[in-house]
Amino acid sequence: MVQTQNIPAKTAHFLELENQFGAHNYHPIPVVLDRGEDIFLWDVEGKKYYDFLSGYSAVNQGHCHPRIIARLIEQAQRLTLTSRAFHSNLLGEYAEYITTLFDYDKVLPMNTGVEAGETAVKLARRWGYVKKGIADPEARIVFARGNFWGRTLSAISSSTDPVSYKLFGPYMPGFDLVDYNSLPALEMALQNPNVAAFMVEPIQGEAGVVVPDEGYLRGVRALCTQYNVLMIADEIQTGLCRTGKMLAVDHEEVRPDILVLGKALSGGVLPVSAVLADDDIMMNIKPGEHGSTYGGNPLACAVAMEALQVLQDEKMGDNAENMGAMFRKAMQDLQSPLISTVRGKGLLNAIVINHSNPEAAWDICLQLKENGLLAKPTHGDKIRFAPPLTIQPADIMQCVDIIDSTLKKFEG
Ligand code: IF1
Repeated sequence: MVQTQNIPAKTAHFLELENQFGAHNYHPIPVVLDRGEDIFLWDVEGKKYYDFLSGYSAVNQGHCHPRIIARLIEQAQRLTLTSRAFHSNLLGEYAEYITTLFDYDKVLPMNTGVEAGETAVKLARRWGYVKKGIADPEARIVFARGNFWGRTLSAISSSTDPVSYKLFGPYMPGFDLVDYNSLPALEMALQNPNVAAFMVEPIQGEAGVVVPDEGYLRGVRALCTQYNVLMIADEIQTGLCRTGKMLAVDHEEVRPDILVLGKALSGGVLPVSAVLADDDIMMNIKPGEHGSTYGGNPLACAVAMEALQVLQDEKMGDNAENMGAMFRKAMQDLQSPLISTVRGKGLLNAIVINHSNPEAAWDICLQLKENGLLAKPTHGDKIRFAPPLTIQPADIMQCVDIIDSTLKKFEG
């Protein structure tokens, strides 16, 4: 039985269905949503909410963006999947579009974020053997502690969070860990000539929106170049205008060797991910050596082009930068004794809750829901605030008011 006290009957019905027939691999906020539009969501009781999660940054463009949905419907009525056994009229057009936009020679299309991460690791290992001259199978990939890049066996093999990896072994060999935001630690790891790549999030999302020191990404770029190691940027969460620029690495004018994108690449309508790299890396994988049934399907290509164009046409990077600065300032100005830190970049933000009760962040999120704002705690004491990038000043201030009045209930 799920806890149904104080829960409206309709909502309780859906919670009970999921509880009985769905695997228990999540612990969601008890709200059942059935409609979304731009920055708003509605539950099955008809209650309206501000969305401050944006599907973990998949919905940067806002829920059900009219242009993305129109393109989705149009293409869905024409052709959705060919497999890569045949060509489609859209894959080439999409490949030209996305490689031109991000300035790489080639794109390798996948579906989920973790598949794109796996692809990047395979590309790096292959490059290590073919180009760097590492002896097969000695290639190593370095990751930062606190990383999150998905749920596959490879992804959890680089994880430092026991919740992700424990009792799922044995793990993928050939992975090393260094502290995030430490250039000396990275340099030490790169001394090993068998290292093919360092894979890193420009801001660590799952770790609680951990923003590295200014200059870290530039330093990573310089060390990778110096030691002939590929820099893989996991921009699945930070990319596509979320932090105020098209890519988070743009803040430091850094160009990764391999760029990994996902989430908002489709504006939240279907899983679309991509790996971008130059020929020296991408052309080491030959026909038949990697792929996916759905990767690069025409529906995904159409939607991704529209989703990327919408980000640019609506200047969502600039808006994220401005609204993010306004949000963090207003949150600081609350001077709440419950907030020990406000941090983030653009509209990828988090607060750290200062409270003796370890459940406080969860309880605050439940109360935020009552007050009309949806957010999710991460790692116990942190709450992530990441609305769609279309949010405007009046709504930001209204949301700060909701957060303020909610926090006041927990003070004293
Ligand atoms: C879950 C957090 C977000 C990611 C980065 C790759 C992936 C992700 C930087 C994999 C996925 C997710 C997945 C979701 C929760 C979530 C998350 F809470 F863990 F921290 F977004 F903030 N790289 N992030 O953040 O992409 O395969 O899922 O498409 O429950 O696993 P995916």
